Amino acid sequence: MEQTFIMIKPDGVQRGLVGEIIKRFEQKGFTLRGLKLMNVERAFAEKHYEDLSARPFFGGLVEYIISGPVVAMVWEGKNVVVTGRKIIGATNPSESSPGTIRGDFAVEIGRNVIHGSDAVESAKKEIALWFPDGTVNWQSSLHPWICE
Ligand code: RTP
Repeated sequence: MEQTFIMIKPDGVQRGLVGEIIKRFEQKGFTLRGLKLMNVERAFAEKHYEDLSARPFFGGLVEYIISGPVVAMVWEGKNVVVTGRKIIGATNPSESSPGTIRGDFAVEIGRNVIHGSDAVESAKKEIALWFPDGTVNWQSSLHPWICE
């Protein structure tokens, strides 16, 4: 079953949005397979965002991610990568629709509350980085009202 990596960024944690965000993924019908609150070292943040290292906002992005605790999660379900990005909304909150997390809770691209993997391959890479000891198995397939 497909998995994605979701991170609630420091602003989302400080603003008390952890429960609201988890609620949205749970209510959609996705399964939580990993969850931890953690502080991120600079080198770890740089590794997570290494594909963006040449971008002018990279330094500020790393400072933002290491500025306070983040909530790292793995969510599982059918098409969870693409659907997760829809739940999150467009990167720039000015363009994210109402009803999405960024559309409802953010105004600045540099304080956009949440990260979600952008493809199945990057999800695998990010899950391996953030959850090196693996994730938690449970009987999520026994949900006849969610899964065919
Ligand atoms: P994320 O990785 O956080 O889910 O965001 P994304 O795929 O929607 O966007 P991406 O282009 O990968 O950018 C990663 C994060 O960098 C910050 N950003 N700032 N100041 C800027 O122009 C700018 N552009 C991007 C955002 O926090 C974005 O989520």
